[in-house]
Amino acid sequence: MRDLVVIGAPTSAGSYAPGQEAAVRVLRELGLLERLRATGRDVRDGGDGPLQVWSPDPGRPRAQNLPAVVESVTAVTDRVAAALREGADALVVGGNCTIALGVMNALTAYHPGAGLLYVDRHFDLNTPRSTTDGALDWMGTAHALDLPDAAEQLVSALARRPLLRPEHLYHLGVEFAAATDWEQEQAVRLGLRWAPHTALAEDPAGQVALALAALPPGPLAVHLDVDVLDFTDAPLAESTGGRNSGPSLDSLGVALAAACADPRFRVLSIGELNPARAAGCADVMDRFLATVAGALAGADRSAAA
Ligand SMILES: [Mn+2]
Repeated sequence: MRDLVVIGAPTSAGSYAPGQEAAVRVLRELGLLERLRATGRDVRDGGDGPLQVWSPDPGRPRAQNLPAVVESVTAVTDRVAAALREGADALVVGGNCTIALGVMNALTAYHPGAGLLYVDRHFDLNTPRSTTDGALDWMGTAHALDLPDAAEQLVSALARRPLLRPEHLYHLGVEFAAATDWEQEQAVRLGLRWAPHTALAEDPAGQVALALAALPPGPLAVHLDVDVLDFTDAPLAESTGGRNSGPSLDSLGVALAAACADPRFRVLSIGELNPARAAGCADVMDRFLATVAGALAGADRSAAA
């Protein structure tokens, strides 16, 4: 099994409020690296990108804290690229879902045919024009696909345009009704492949198998926004909208284990985890750590570098 490099992206610059910048620090304190090592893998600490705590950006209201988001994406890119050069897999702990841009920036440079399994309640296809809230954390795939009205400073920081084409991407766990009109239109126009959060909850193994069959033969990244989880089972996400819908943590674990065991797998990234959400629920962070460690322990030992 390849070594694993753990990389932090302690940023909430693209958020609605602070919180996600603390996720990697809290998970480290709860024994993230030790839990991963206990699965038998050689685990190295790849360090963290810049600490960025959200504050409102009235000077750029539709793309708040854009320079900080670009800086964070670039830091993830550099650290994931270094891990891949060393022949290792990577775990990136955000931070915002924009970390997936950094992951794919590095992975597509390593292999242009890389694919992305995007496990999220949202498409993240918004642009500074399609939503008034100005939070870049649900605009990432719009920038990867270089959609109209994406923020030029972020798109131009990526290694190629577009960074991804629709056939490189599969969305798993989408709540279609939670998408903006623009996102729904783009998903149809681009022919994006996606499966709903209800299907992921009911048949995690089957839905991951369908997604993996649809993704390209090149190396694979898996991105998890913890907002896909049923918030009643596992209150971890910045967004509290997932109450009583979406997969339980156990069901998500089945999906993640299957995805990370695929021979193409190289990088798992985790976004939008706000530790404050779990403050009243003593075991949920520990259950989450066990889920992540279990998924990464299952990677195929026979996989070629
Ligand atoms: Mn989301």
